[in-house]
Amino acid sequence: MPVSSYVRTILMLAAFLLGAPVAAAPAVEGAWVRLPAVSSRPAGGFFTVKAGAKPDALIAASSPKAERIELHSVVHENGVMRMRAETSMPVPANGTLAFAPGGNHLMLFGLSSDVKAGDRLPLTLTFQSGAKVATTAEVRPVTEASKPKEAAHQH
Ligand SMILES: [Cu+2]
Repeated sequence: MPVSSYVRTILMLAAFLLGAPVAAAPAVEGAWVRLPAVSSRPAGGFFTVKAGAKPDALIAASSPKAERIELHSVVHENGVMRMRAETSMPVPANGTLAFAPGGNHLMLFGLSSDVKAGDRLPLTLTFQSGAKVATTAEVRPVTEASKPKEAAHQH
């Protein structure tokens, strides 16, 4: 095999190896956790999932700093907003799944008592495809949701 085509084969292989995980695993951006007003209550978790070329679904979340994390959506029943625990939340191919105040959110139960505003909380999101995406969530005080900056994110 001529050297030039040998090099080209290596480069193509490298591009495939480097590119494949990026295309397959969803990306998680802008993760943050809102501390509860009362420390015994669960905290809320928010982020945006950006899907790869294939559809996927978020099926679980975990953190070494929380005993248990549930995936919640918000549904309107007879004019009343209710939270509902979900076991699978679809992420369309090349689309996004948003977790934001007033809508989808993580509920973090049994948050470690040493977690405080300004911390970076390790968070792992598990997808139906088998992908596990690790991120860190910025811990913010409960008042954060009422700031205009956050309200603007809810469009
Ligand atoms: Cu909830």
